[in-house]
Parts: sequence; structure tokens; C-alpha cells
Amino acid sequence: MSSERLTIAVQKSGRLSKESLKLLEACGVKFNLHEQRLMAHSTSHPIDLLRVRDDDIPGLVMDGVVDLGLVGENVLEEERLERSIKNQPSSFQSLRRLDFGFCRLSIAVPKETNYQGLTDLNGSKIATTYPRILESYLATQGIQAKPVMLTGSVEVAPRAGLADAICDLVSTGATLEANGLVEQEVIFRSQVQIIQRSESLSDEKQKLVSKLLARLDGVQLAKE
Ligand code: PRT
Ligand code: ZN
Repeated sequence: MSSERLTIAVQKSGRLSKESLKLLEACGVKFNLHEQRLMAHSTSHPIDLLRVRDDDIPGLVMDGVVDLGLVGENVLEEERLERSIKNQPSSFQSLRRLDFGFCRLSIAVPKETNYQGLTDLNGSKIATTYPRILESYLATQGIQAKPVMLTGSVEVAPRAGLADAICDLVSTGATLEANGLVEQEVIFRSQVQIIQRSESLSDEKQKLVSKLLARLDGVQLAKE
């Protein structure tokens, strides 16, 4: 999309959607949203929103299909690792860390497991939606375990006999608790970032980005 409008990818519906829009609106960017539509045009600025699944956001920015994206660092890091393994473009610019979407990626085991430490994971199967982040962690720790990729219901994998442990996002810990799992190792801490494609933007678009960031800094400062 090489239009003169700045394109920003945000999550369409999920945990980050509301806060992402709220933040842009707090920066003075107004939108006319139609629930079902992929695109939303700003009525106040030459900005178009692309509303997609969060998992698609890093790739859209890394491929230069959109100019900016708001996405959780967990999803961003997983895509970066996946692409660097496949020798695909994986570069982007981190503009700011935003103060929402906080969570951690943790390894948890069934409460019956007598877990003594990381080496207990040698030879185990660990269910996760983030196999690349997990692999990279296990490699740096020198642990030989096998990630089992699941895109949903990760927390039921041990009970279903699919894995010995899980590696999933945690915020309050209630989901782990409800599934009889105990958090043992925090392997990654995440919050939302606003990222920009690595290829440069037109002067006009870059000016608009700078203006947005200045407002964003003001909004974040005011919240502190
Ligand atoms: O449809 P789409 O692909 O866009 O959405 P999604 O279902 O993949 O993602 P969504 O909306 O659930 O999460 C989007 C992003 O929010 C994640 O990538 C994280 O960056 C961030 N985030 C913050 C979380 C959580 N907190 C979180 N708690 N994402 C998921 N969870 C889940 C977790 O997977 C587990 O099932 O919530 C449960 C644990 O929560 P607690 O509070 O019980 O610990
Ligand atoms: Zn997703």
C-alpha cells in the first residue's frame, strides 16, 4: 500500500483492540468504525487503520505492507524468530513500548509434578503457541525438551495427555490455577509496542509519525 495515507495495523477484536483505538483517539486521531470492515479511514488525519488478527501484524510491518503496527511483544518476537530461521525479512523499528497488554510467557507444570528446577524439563513435551520463543529459551538454558505447537486450549494439554508442561501467557494466573497448573519459569515479559516498517517513509508520512509519537508521549506521561 503505497498510498499517501499512513497505514496502521491494529488488532480487530481481542484484548488489544479497545486500548489500541483508545490510544489513537487520545492522540487526536478520529475514526469512523464499521464493526465488520477490515479498513477504517480517519476523519481527522490521512491515516487508514487495517484491522486484522494480532498474529498478522508483525509480518505486515516486516513486509512493508503497512507503515505502523500495534502489537504485543510476544507475537512480535515469535514472528521475528520464525522469520529469521526461514531467512525471511524480519526487520522493523521499535518506536515505543506502550503501557497496556502486559503479560508474561511462563512455563507451568501440573501441581502434582514434583518440580525442582529447569533440568526436570529435559526430555519433556511442552505445549505452547510460542514454539520459537520457547526453543530459544530452552537452547540458552541447555535444556532438551520438545515444544508441541497448539494454537488454543494450551492449558488443557497436560490433562489431555498431550504434554508434560505448558508454556503460555499469564496475566492474573487464574487460568493456570483453574487448570491445576503451577507457574514455574517466566521466560518472556511482554507489553504492546508500536512498530514501524524498516524501509523509510515519505517525508510527509514521517512527519505525521513524529507528530503522533509526540502526542503519544504526552498521553502516556499524563497517565503516570
Ligand atoms: O484473534 P486474534 O488472533 O487477533 O487474537 P488472540 O486470541 O490471538 O489474542 P488475544 O486477544 O487473546 O490476545 C492478544 C494479546 O494480548 C496477546 O498476544 C498478548 O500480547 C496480550 N495479552 C495480555 C494476553 C493476556 N494478557 C492473557 N492473559 N493474551 C492472552 N492471555 C490469555 C492466556 O493465553 C491465557 O489463556 O489469558 C489467559 C491467562 O490469563 P490469566 O489472567 O488467567 O492469567
Ligand atoms: Zn492471535
